[in-house]
Amino acid sequence: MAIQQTFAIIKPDAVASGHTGQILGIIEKAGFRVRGMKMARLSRQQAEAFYEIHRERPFFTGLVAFMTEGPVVVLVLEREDAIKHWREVMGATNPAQAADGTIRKKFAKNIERNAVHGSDAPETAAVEIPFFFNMAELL
Ligand code: IDP
Ligand code: MG
Repeated sequence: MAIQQTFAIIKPDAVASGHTGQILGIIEKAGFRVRGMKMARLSRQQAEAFYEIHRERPFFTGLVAFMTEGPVVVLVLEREDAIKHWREVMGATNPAQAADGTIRKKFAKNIERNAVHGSDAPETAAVEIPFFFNMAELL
């Protein structure tokens, strides 16, 4: 597997709870290089566009409210097989099903307030990275 980039978010629950530093430590220990990183406060329009694929799901309105409630940290992470590896480090969407040692097992409160986001496929990462970062911000 070649070097690959993925897109990650430290979500509002984790930033507000003071878990940003611990999550960045986990990211570095897991062998990712941080290529882009900044804080952002998503507008409703941005959150709706980012999660457009989930628009018809019953949790969409709640998800948009959650993702706009406070600042997030958006990241571009790079390593071998980054997309799959970051999904493994994050753990399952529902923390009740997340494996021991994963970020969601440690920090997620429930299936909605689940601490982190990660791209689920190369095509998704290719859309999500430029949604938040321009070329000059990727170092
Ligand atoms: P993922 O973040 O693990 O890729 P997705 O199915 O893409 O999970 O869902 C996007 C986000 O929507 C989740 O991370 C979570 O915050 C929220 N979400 C997913 N399923 C539910 C649900 O059943 N109830 C409430 N929120 C949900
Ligand atoms: Mg997803």
